[in-house]
Amino acid sequence: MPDNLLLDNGQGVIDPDTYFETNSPPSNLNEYDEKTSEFVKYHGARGTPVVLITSGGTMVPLENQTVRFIDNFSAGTRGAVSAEKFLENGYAVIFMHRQFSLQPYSRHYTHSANGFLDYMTLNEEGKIEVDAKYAPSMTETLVKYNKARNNNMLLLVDFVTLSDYLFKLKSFTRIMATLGRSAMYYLAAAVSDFFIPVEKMAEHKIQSRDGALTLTLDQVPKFLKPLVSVWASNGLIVSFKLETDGNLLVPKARQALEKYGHQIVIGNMLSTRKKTVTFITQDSERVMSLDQEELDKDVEIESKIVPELIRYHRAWINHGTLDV
Ligand code: 9Z3
Repeated sequence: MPDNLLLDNGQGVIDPDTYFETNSPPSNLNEYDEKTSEFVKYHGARGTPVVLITSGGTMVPLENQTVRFIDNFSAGTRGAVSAEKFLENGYAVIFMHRQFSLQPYSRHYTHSANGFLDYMTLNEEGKIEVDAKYAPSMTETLVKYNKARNNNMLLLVDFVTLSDYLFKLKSFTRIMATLGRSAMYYLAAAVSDFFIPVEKMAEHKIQSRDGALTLTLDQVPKFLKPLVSVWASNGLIVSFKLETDGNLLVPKARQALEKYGHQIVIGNMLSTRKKTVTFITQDSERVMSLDQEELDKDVEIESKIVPELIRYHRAWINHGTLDV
């Protein structure tokens, strides 16, 4: 196939099974499957609730030997902050995140306005130290991080491409299904709706010699359908719906609940996602916001989202419904 030609084979959307048959699994899948199985077995034996958090954006390559790709805005803040809140509430967390996006605890330093070295200073003997003005908060964060890691409460798994994400999602949700209702799936990653299937992808770097480039992207299969009905059937499934048009948010969230049959959709708008979300269940709709005082104190909205979900999860574990 010519390097700069991306064929359009019509409007059809392939089903998830076909997707998995026609794409190759990521090379680190087996290694991560083993780690996930061990983690799930460990917590299953102790009765610890486990949440799979997906976080960050998926990359969609335009070339097989990828030079260019399509990406999105997500930094993984929602996922990383939520992971900390789940850990603080006794949950074991599988943190499936886009490589180099925000991670729980480290996020305070890796993605701050300060560079990493700005936290350090040299003492009179020329030895490196944490700058005294950052030491108290860094100590607090480090204590929490160490507690999570030392108690085997946090498993970090990364992905890069859409395909990488979908293979891992399928595999990890199936492994977690052994936990039944004690498993929660918190799908906060910003997953691309469009991609170029392998058979239509240019092998080499698309050349500029032929002028403008026209791309035709296929629709990504609706993987939430098998996730809800087959892979993760008994767990509590929480998906996120992102919109930029306020009129679409609740109708689209409700549509997703009806189409996939899971329990909770959390709707959020791109511009206000850090201070307002809407919880939508089959028979309720509730806006959750931070007020000015909370915003001034840097309260994070995940500190409200996560306890609310844990209440729902308890009801789900005990009664198989969301009624508390
Ligand atoms: C979200 O809506 C997340 O809350 C954000 C978080 C991506 C807005 P940040 O990373 O942003 O904190 O900057 N995720 C969207 C999830 C999504 O794409 N859902 C799909 C859909 O609604 C399927 S699960 O169709």
